[in-house]
Amino acid sequence: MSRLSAPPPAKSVRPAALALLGDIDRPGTLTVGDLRARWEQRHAEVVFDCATSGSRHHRFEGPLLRDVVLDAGPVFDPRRRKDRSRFLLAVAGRDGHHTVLSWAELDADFGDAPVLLATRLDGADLDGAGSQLVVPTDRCGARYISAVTRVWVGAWPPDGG
Ligand SMILES: Nc1nc2c(c(=O)[nH]1)N[C@H]1C(S)=C(S)[C@@H](COP(=O)(O)O)O[C@H]1N2
Ligand SMILES: [Mo]
Repeated sequence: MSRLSAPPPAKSVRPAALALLGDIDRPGTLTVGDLRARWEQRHAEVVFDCATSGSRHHRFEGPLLRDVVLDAGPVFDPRRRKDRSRFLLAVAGRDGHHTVLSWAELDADFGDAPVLLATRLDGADLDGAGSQLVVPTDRCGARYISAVTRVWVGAWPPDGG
């Protein structure tokens, strides 16, 4: 009688999450499910260039990074454009790839770029893989960070001076 083989180990069902931290009133952890449930989902159809794999084309859905960060209460004076313009964001992926954006790139009074924290990529949910940063205004793909683990928000200079 042949031995029954053991069932394959259950895949981890723990959803990927990102930490939102820095100079904000309400730091916390957000799953892709949170990003889908708590904010309006935008769509972006993008083409970007990669130095190693050439032209890439993807469809993304997810909330505006701007909306997610605003709800966490960045410690700027929301009525003062100059104050908002001092802020930076640093986004990190699980593999250590990271990048920065300025708040002004996202802010409707400055660059107004529709940057997303994606919950879906090419029709597939990102709950297991983690959210992906989407920067439709970029010509190249380097800031399309996948498997986002951390979004830090902070003012420059860091000591407030
Ligand atoms: N986490 C992570 N995301 C990343 C990268 C990376 O090295 N790590 N490379 C970026 C680069 S350089 C490009 S061009 C795109 C490529 O995305 P695609 O191959 O899924 O089209 O992913 C971006 N996102
Ligand atoms: Mo790339």
